[in-house]
Amino acid sequence: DPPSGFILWFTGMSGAGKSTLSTAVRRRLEGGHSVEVLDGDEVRTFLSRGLGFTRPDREENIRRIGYVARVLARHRVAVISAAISPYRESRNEVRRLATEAGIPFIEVYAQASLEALVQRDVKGLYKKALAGEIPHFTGISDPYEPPESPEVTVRTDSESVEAGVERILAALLERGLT
Ligand code: GGZ
Repeated sequence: DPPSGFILWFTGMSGAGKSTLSTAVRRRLEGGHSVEVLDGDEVRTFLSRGLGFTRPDREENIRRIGYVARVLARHRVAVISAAISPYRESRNEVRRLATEAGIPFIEVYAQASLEALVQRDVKGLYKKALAGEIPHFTGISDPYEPPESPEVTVRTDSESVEAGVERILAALLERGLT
């Protein structure tokens, strides 16, 4: 039988490593699975154009990603979402809808201390946000609600990408998804 679809749902602040982990996991799944990564940039260009970062806009963004993820997953795609998804309620709603549709949902928390994120600041966004130049910036001027029981937590400020990827793959294997 072909492998079943599932949703691997990353959550975590900007710069916490969601994209990096997604890409690395994608590489490892390819070959066995048809894989699709729903990443922030592409989603906000083609699916959620015009949406900003207020709570209702983020909720709408997550609702759309969740919908596309379910559609793909029911056609046996291994779907990886890499949006911040800062609100617990939104994430749990996506989880509920996936679960009701019989689609395995694995939440991965890309966790890094704000201190580490500010220090790394690859895109200079934290500097701007701290200077008050970005309203509603997650972790600075907007909330981030950490997940209460994610299937996997990767401490991206102390753990290597490789180690994180191995634990994510182990979680998938445990559930018979790889
Ligand atoms: C957070 C923002 C913001 C604000 C622009 N807050 O690191 P990046 O740059 O490339 O990824 C971040 C991305 C977040 O979009 P998401 O669609 O993942 O967010 S959500 O799930 O909450 O809908 C960041 C950039 O957009 N960015 N402004 N105010 N991140």
